[in-house]
Amino acid sequence: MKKKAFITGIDGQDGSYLAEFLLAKGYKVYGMVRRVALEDPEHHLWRLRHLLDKIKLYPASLESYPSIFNVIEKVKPDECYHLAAQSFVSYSFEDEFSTINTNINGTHFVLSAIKEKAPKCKIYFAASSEMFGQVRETPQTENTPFHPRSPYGISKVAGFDLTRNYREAYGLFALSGILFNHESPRRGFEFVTRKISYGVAEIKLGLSKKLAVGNIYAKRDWGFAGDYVRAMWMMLQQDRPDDYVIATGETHSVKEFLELAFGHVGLDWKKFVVIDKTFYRPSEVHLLKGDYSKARRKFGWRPSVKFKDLVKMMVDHDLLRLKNKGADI
Ligand code: GDR
Repeated sequence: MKKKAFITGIDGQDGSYLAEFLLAKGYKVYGMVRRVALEDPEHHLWRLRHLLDKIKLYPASLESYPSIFNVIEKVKPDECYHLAAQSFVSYSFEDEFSTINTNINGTHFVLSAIKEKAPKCKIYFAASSEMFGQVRETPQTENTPFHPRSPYGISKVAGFDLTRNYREAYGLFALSGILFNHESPRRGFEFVTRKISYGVAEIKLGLSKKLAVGNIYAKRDWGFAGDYVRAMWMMLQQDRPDDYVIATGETHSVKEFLELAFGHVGLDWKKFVVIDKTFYRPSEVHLLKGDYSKARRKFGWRPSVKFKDLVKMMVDHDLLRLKNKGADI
């Protein structure tokens, strides 16, 4: 019998890569999306376009416990990957209440529904390096204390604690992946890497003249999303549930990303980039750099795409996309 995987947030960057990965492993793949996405798939499900006849999607909402409960009762998954969240850090400052409500309650609902209806199901929770925030040590490991600097980061700390508590209190196979930034040509356009790769492609093709960004001195540990979904699956194949940092172990500034992205198409970033303070965050996470040695030791995970190649991959994709007038994936 084929194993059943259930993915919340299947229509996001990670969800789409994970669905591909699990289908290739022989899983039956189920996903939860908002009803509006099912009604307008062209607009909302572009990352899944090539998979739509291979997966089964159910309408449900992170705000509604009954909707999640019903889907989990129907699917009775063997593995659940809880990726859905309001994941844009900037937006979490603009609407603190809805980010915190949706992210914390959504995770709580998924955990509770699994406990009630599929208690043998293994659960992956998408935690985040944003939990480290104002970092207490570098590099950050599974033992580094949390100090979140945004409502989003706070919601992820709560989700992490909820997941751990369901493991300890009820014996669920529930764990968290503490994933550092991970990017790809399927990244949402609001995140800085995609904003830059797309902006560079537009400027190169003469479709735009300037690119406005915020704090270019922030440093992140950027990996390739395709590598990171493999780590999610590997975590759930271990004998015992445990939490893992997934990162590249390198850190680079937004400025370095700009230099490489513009340099890749033969342009000097300084001629095109303008700093716009409206993109600054009320409290910034200045530096992230992860230590993934536990994941490497326990199940042999390591990243396969280097920073430079990630930048090139994204810029090349956006050049092609614009030349093809928006052909994705
Ligand atoms: P982040 O990703 O907040 O790290 O969270 P993002 O790409 O939004 O920001 C990275 C850094 O770049 C700086 N920055 C800008 N950011 C955006 N979005 N737009 C700009 O114009 C800009 N200019 C500078 C930011 O200040 C920040 O320091 C991502 C999300 O995917 C989370 O959901 C996830 O949990 C973490 O990564 C790991």
